[in-house]
Amino acid sequence: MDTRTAAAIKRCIEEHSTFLITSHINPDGDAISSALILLHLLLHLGKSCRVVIDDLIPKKFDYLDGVEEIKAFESLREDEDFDCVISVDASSPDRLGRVRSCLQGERAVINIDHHASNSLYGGCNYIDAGASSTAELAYAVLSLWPVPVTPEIATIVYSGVICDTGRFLFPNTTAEALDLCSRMVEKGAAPSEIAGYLYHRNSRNTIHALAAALSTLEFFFDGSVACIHLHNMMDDDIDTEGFVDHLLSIEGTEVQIFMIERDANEYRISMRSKSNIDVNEVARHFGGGGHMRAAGCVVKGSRDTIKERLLQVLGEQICTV
Ligand SMILES: [Mn+2]
Repeated sequence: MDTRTAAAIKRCIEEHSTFLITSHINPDGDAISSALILLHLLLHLGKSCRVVIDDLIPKKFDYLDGVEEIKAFESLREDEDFDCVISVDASSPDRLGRVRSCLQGERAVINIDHHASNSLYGGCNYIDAGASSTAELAYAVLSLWPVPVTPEIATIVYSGVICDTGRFLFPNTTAEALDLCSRMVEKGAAPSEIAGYLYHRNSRNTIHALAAALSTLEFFFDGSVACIHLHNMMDDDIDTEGFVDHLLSIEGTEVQIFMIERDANEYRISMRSKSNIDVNEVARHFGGGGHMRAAGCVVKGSRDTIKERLLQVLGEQICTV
């Protein structure tokens, strides 16, 4: 973090006393970890602090210390007030769902993120697109004060990094990320225990759903695009995050797509890229976003029409690369 940003964040946190921490809808491990790192910092500093995310928190994150403090949007009272809102891992206010409305008025806004597309909506912006994760940046913020790093905090930081680097497999697996995780292990984070919580307790229904999704596998553009889809199963114990990553293992594929029905005629699309094809550009075309190699969007329409439009946009990308 450059010294100006460090000074600005430090001042902003010290000058305010009541905080709201928030992150994006459809929260992932990085969003949740980043919010919790800041919660631990603010509580250590004796600040009053609430965490609100406008979505459900997946059950697999239940081992993170403080996760029960993350409340739904409905828990916010009309008259509740905050001096300062800290938004983490959200590239634009739209990503915050209904919490977006809390950014209005006189409140100070601190925006901490690693998406290159961040719209710099904070009064104080700490954006580093070269960082593995927002958790890495949130930890840098925490380190501006002499906060003791407990095994609980180390576990949160490690979890944020491992989730956003796809278990240290994605290109954002930097030397800094590995170094940070090594230090977190020294402070008490237990890698195999964390992997057990995050990756080794899928429900049976999740694996049945994965089998159903994989059975729809199709290829396009000479095998360079792989696509799977799933009907809305309306089942709480099905976690489809990570389904798309299974397609990364196929030799010769460049882009991987997972389409899941959310509502009648509405699909959530998750995309991955193993090459220079920028799936963030494709997602942005449909009003979504993310990173160059991992992005998503929600699109209305029938599955066939959506797929056709998606492949058309992807085709243009493939031709220009
Ligand atoms: Mn992230």
